[in-house]
Amino acid sequence: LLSDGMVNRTVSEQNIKESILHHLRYSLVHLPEQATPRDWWLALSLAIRDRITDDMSDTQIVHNRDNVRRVYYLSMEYLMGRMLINNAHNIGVYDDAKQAIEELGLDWEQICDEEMDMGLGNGGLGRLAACFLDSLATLDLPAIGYGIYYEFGLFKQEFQQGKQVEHPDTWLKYGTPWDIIRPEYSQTIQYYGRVETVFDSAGNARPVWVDTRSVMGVPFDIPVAGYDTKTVNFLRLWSSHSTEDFDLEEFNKGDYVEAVRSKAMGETISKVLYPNDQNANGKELRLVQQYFFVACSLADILRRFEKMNSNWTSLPEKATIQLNDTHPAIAIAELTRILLDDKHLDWDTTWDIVTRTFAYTNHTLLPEALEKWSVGLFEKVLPRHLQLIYEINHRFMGEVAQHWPGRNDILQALSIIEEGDHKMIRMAHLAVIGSHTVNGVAALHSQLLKTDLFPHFDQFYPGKFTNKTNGITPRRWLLNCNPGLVDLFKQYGINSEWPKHLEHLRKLENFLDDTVFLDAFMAVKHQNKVQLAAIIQKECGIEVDPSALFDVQIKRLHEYKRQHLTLLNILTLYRRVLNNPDMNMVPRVFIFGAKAAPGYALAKNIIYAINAVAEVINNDPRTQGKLKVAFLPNYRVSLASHIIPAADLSEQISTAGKEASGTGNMKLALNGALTIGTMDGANVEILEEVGPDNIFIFGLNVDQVQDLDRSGYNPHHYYHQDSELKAALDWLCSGHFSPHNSHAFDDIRYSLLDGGDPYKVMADYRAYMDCQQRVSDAYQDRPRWARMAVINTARMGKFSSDRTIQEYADEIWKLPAHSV
Ligand code: DL6
Repeated sequence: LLSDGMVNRTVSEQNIKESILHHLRYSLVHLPEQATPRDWWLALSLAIRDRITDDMSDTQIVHNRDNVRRVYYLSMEYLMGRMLINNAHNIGVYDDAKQAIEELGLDWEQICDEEMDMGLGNGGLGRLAACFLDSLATLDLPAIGYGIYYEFGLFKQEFQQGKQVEHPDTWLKYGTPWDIIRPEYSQTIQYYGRVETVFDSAGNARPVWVDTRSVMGVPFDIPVAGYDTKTVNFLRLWSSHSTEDFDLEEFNKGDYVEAVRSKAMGETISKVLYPNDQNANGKELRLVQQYFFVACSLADILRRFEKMNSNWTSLPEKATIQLNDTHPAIAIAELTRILLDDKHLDWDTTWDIVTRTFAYTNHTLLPEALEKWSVGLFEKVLPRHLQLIYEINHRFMGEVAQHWPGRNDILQALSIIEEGDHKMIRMAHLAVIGSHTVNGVAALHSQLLKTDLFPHFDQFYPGKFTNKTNGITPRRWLLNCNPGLVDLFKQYGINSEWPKHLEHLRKLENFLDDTVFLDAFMAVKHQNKVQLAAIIQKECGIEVDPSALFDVQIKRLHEYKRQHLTLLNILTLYRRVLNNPDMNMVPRVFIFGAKAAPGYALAKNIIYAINAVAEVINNDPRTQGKLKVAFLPNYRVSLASHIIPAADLSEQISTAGKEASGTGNMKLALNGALTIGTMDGANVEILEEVGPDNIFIFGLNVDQVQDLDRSGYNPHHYYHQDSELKAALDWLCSGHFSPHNSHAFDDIRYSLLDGGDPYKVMADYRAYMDCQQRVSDAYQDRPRWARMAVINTARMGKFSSDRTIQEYADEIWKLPAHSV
């Protein structure tokens, strides 16, 4: 196959410097003397892309030839970050590429810094999808990711007088070297319209979806190269375009304005990523986005299936589709529609195929993040799908009634349709009913799915609910981002297998009593902190001391993640220093990175409060430099790559039961940060791996949170009982930090007191403060801290996304690897 002349190997044989110069001249039409850093970055990226696309073609040839089973990962979000360094490492040309750039007289860091992040996601869910793609290719699993080619990814964040201001993310303004347009695989899909009943010649009634509008999806493929393997899968992202047919149709009806309006709508679909994390917002365009990418993707999947297969009942043998949360759950109704209406299968055959094809991952228990669509909106946008959802629900309700006769309460609880003044479609119920397997993303979360969110579903479908604890790719989150540590591993003979077998880092524990090694480990950390200090100086204008404890909280801004609990800690420490200037205090730099959803007022207020407090503290000489606070603007994957290797302490302090898993906790621990955290999400499993002596756990556990709720939680009680807590909160709201508006932070105070403190900040404050004292004590004992840090790095093997993906492949997808 590979020797029949189809594959041109010369590109891979060319040296990288020649390739770069070739692209500079022929792709960018520049002479080296004229080239800007961006030109060099682009030429280098194209040189690396050439090497990847060779293997991408081979991979697809082999997968198609062997008619392999594939997994299709459907996700509204992919937070890929920068691609150049990751791709260079994965295909094994990193050192050559760096050397070539340096031989050309250029600065490697500066060239790599030219790349805009591919930020097509909000946070954990989108980054998980990106880590999964990396692992799928690395494990030689035939896989295609599907999503939306947003013209504007997650907004760019700036602070103006401490307040978040959003700007569009124009990552595609000048294009990207990493996409390949595939017009030949464009799809035209229908939406809106109405359903008519027609009768065929035999007199059978048949529903027909008519008067629809249409829109075209044009695919852009992003190659995904596995690490140290020839497998290159791809991510297929759909860009929306109006169709000529459609314009003419509207136009011929005489409604020119409507034709143009609808045309604009067609082009709007893939314009922008909705910036809400953990919040379903019910907007029509969002539903249209979901259907658009699902319909294009399914059409593409079925096109590929039909090329090699003729019997629809074998679809689940060739295609397994993973729904990344409920965002693509409309795929269940869409496949039902295609098989019933277009392929004319009967209901039972159709439903059997559908339920053998899909699996669903739940990523949240927060009620506000569970998607529901109003029936009215659904009827307008997808009238045929609404009928099918009613039919699915009707049949399911029949089964439930048989299982629990006379239990109307259970019928109501399980129905896809939520009754009430405004009937709603519960997408999570559709996803559970239409999937063969449902999984949560950490052991605790998966348990709570069964006991709290879906108890009746779990009883009705024994065994359907499973756990797949999240993971992170060790390539991006250690190999790419922490070269100093990677060099140290080499010096100590840790074999080069660890990027593919993260559990090999256990060998680091052989050096726990080797003070030279421990010092070297901490020296790498220090060097990373020096580099982060320079970024903080550049971005925030704040000078920080790299020998201070770097206390890091990087994640979306949300009340449940409790950045305001950290703020209360900062205020308390600040008071202590002022009241007792001679106190022995471990100097700390609090480092934040977080975007708030633009419509989430309280989250934005918390950002403002942290910045306002930072401004006062950083300029107060009385702190003697013992306390600094830096909120880095525009947190994103590429910035995370600089913060994570430099962190000493990882803040994972969500209210127990609220953070489904967390993945930042894994990245930070892998890079030798110690965790201060609650018994929530994957923290529980990190504790199991590193042991209680190597992590700082505090606060209420899930049962205690639930007990408090049952017994009637009163945050005022904690406020009045704890003078330091009262003083910290009163101070925040005294106007001291907001001289122009003494009410600036009233909403935070309200939420923590009269608002009922839904996330138990007040209840956990004292335990948190005490635990932070234990952290400071440990940090003062440098050899002890170093040992703990090394143990964290050494024991993160479980949290490689390779382990997670292998479990999905073995237990959910039944998907064998297929080497190229
Ligand atoms: O599973 C990935 C990630 C988890 O690590 C986080 O704990 C969880 O909050 C996040 N969930 C979402 C939910 N969004 N929606 N819908 O982002 O998923």
